[in-house]
Parts: sequence; C-alpha cells; structure tokens
Amino acid sequence: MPVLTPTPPVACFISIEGGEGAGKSTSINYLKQCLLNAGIECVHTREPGGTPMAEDIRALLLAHRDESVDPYTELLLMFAGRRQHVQNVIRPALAAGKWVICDRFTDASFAYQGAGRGLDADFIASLKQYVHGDLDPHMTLLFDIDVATGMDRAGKRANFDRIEKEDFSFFERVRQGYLSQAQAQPERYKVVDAGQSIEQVQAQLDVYLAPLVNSAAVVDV
Ligand code: Z5A
Repeated sequence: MPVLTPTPPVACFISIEGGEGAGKSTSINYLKQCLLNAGIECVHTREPGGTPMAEDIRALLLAHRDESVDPYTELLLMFAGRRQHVQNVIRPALAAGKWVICDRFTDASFAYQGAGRGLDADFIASLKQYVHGDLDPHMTLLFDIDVATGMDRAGKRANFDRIEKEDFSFFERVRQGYLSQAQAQPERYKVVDAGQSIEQVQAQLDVYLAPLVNSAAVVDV
C-alpha cells in the first residue's frame, strides 16, 4: 500500500508584498497555519523590523516628523535595518532548515522608494547587492489590489503612520512598481488578486503554496 512519506522540506524563503490594506497580515496567519498543518516549522518576521534593533529603525522610519525626510535617508535606513535582519534572523533560520515568511522585503524598497519616491533603481539594486547579495526569496506573493479599495480597508484603522499618509498617486506608483517587478520576474512572483473575498484569496494561496509544500515522496511498502 502506498504510504506518503514527507521528505524533509528544503528551507524556503517566502516574502509577502503589496500595497496598503491589501490583506497581507490577514493572509500570513493563514499561510502559517498551512505550513504548520504540513509539519513545517516557520519563522514569521517583517520589514522594516524583525530584530530589536531593526524594530527601533522601523519606529524611526514610520514616526511623524516636523522636518522633511530625505528619500535617500529613508532608503538607507530601510537597508540598515535589513542588513541586521538578514544577518541575525533570516540567514540563521534558513540555515537551521526553517522556513521564513517575511512581511515585505527588498522589493518594497524598489516599489516605495524606487517607484513611489522616484529614487534610482540601479542605486537600490547596488545596495541590495551589498546588503544581501546572494539571498533572494524563493517565492514572492504580491497582494495586488486597486489603490482605492486598499485605502478604504486601511482607512478603517485609527492612525496612519508617516508613509501611509502619502497621497493616492504615490500608492498608484507603488502598485505599478510592484506589477512591473512581477512581470519582470515571473518565476519568483505569484500575483494574488487581493480584491477578492478572504476565502477566494486563501484558495489562490493554496494553489501557489502547494508545489512548495507537497514535496512528498510516494513509497511502496
Ligand atoms: N516600506 C518601505 O517604504 N520600504 C521598504 O523597503 C519596506 C517597507 C520594507 C510599513 O509596512 C511601511 O513600510 C509600508 C511600506 C513601507 N508603508 N505603507 N503604506 P507594513 O507592511 O507594516 O504596513 P502596511 O502595508 O501599511 O500594512 P497594512 O496596511 O496593515 O496592510 P495589510 O497587512 O496588507 O492588510 P491587513 O491588515 O491584513 O488588512 C487590512 C484590513 O482589510 C483588515 O481590516 C482586514 O480584516 C481587511 N481584509 C483583509 N483581507 C480582506 C479581504 N480579502 N476582503 C475584505 N477585507 C479584507
């Protein structure tokens, strides 16, 4: 009788991207449960943030300020936190065979600071090379939603941080920036239609996750 024997899963790095109110946090809980059900241990982390020091940098980045914040200052702080996060959390977890689910990663810098703020993509790419050269997510789930719907969902929260206070056109550039990245890297990106119901989004996630999780070997005994 055939017995399903799960092969030890190769540690997998999944990043979650998308605009405001796209439902990333909601879906990460679902993804974690799917992995748990498959017997896969995962580390859930986020950017900006993910270590005590990088969380301090997050607070610096998102706080409202009386002075204007230079876009390069913003970008460099994102990458300073990222280096700390990659070295102290992401690489050690993957090396220990754990899966990593990261709520935003470097693609967010291309989308927000690149497409949104207008910073040079080649400069961002060179920072990426210095900070985590050989490390890229195995799969990036892009939660794509039209900006008005996303803002409407996010608007139900009480407080907006410094970046969330940007205007509609900023978030439209961010969305187009993400979609361009997805088009350029179809092997890594999976686009989720985040405007659907939560159940429909989860069904789409099942489809994207299955090839990674179902690495089960059929053994005849
Ligand atoms: N940032 C950057 O600029 N550069 C970088 O390099 C990095 C980040 C790494 C913080 O990110 C900010 O940092 C972010 C980008 C910038 N700024 N912005 N804007 P964050 O990820 O912490 O913050 P966020 O994007 O603002 O997350 P969010 O608004 O909380 O979105 P979400 O996690 O995608 O949404 P959610 O909390 O899961 O859902 C929002 C609401 O919608 C909630 O009430 C849900 O119950 C509801 N929801 C969720 N799914 C559905 C569906 N399918 N139908 C109906 N309602 C739903």
